[in-house]
Amino acid sequence: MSKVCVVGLGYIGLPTAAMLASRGHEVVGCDTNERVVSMIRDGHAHFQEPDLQMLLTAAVQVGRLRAQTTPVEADYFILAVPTPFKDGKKPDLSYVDAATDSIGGVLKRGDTVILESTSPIGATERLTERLAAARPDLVFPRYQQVGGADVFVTHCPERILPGQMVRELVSNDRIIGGMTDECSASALNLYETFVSGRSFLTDCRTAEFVKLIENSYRDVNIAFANELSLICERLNIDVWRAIELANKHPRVNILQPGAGVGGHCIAVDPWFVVDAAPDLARVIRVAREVNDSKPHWVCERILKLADRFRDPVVACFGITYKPDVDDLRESPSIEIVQLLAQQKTLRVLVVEPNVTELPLAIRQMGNVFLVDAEAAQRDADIVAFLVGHKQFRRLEKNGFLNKVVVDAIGIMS
Ligand code: SAJ
Repeated sequence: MSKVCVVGLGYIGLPTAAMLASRGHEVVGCDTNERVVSMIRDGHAHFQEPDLQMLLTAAVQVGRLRAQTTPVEADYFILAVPTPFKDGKKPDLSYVDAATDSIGGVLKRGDTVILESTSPIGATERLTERLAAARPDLVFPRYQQVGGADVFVTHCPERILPGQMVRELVSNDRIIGGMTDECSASALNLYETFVSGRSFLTDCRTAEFVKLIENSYRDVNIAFANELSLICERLNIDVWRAIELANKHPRVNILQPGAGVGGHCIAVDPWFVVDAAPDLARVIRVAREVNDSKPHWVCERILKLADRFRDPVVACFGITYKPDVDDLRESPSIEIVQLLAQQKTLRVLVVEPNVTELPLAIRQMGNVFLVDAEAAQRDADIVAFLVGHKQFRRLEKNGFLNKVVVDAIGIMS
């Protein structure tokens, strides 16, 4: 068993730290956010995820997971910090740089540094160069060169799906892309202690690219479904039924149209591919644009219908970024609620069983209220289904017969 320092205790770092602790490693988790650190010290996860709390409670109770704000000496360092984009849809590596700098001082010979954050091509080499500059006393690996390094550096992109993270952490196949083969081998030793899926070894540039195209693939496929929903609306065809029937073909598997694409991954990562090859990544860019425009399209449809009413009340069912999670990051439905609420003549009711209060930005708008499904059903003129939570799927369809319904997710079909 090894000593592991996990830098970044967010959606990826925390489940990974708790999982490693459950497999007997001595884990120190670091986060710059003191509130997060103190919650974890008390054994509490700072977000909802099935089975995470159980894993965390056990890890903290037996003392195998400690949380603090600065990294400590360890055999393995796992960096799991955000990689958002900045102006011009360019990757923002400032969190990775800061995490890299934070471990420079505690690195020693024989250590392995693993970058799990989704990263643009070249980020692992950049990280290695940064460490090398900070620690001239250690020899760092050179891309695809054999032997001689004191420290190993590898990119092992996370692949877990929010809502199924703990299970997928164990069962998913992993891509392990080292600066050198020795780097991959060293990272593999750690992943083998908790991954039951297969591990595929490659170089770091390929691993970076593989992660980006996984999410681009999904984005492009969702964009296809979203584009169909626009075309079907114009042609007066039920898109859900059309997709269902097309999917009866053995080689067709069209995804579901929705309110747009949210979350911190799929709406971001394809831009890293576009940034790397802007003249070539045409389909990927257009897919992003199609998905980004979907919330506006949904909003326009609602507003057109609202014109029919004197003091229109619109109920939005769902504001998380996808069904059955409490995560509001980059949520297309929040964008829709905000666009609607900008029309001061509208009253917007939000039904969201996964949150207890609305985000401040929405609350401050003054005409948006969190209510239960019953109140929304009673008071709304227009009902917009934006997220397919299980609670909404159980609702009696007949209860909406006297409402104008905008169904962005096909829940009524
Ligand atoms: N969505 C649709 N229609 C669909 C499927 C999804 O509109 O048919 C929407 C969702 O409502 C949501 C968005 O797309 O707004 C993304 O949801 P998702 O469930 O497809 O993916 P994420 O963002 O929760 O997680 C993805 C996963 N990547 C892939 O499936 C290729 C996950 O495995 C990655 O670990 C994660 O991104 C990440 O962190 O990169």
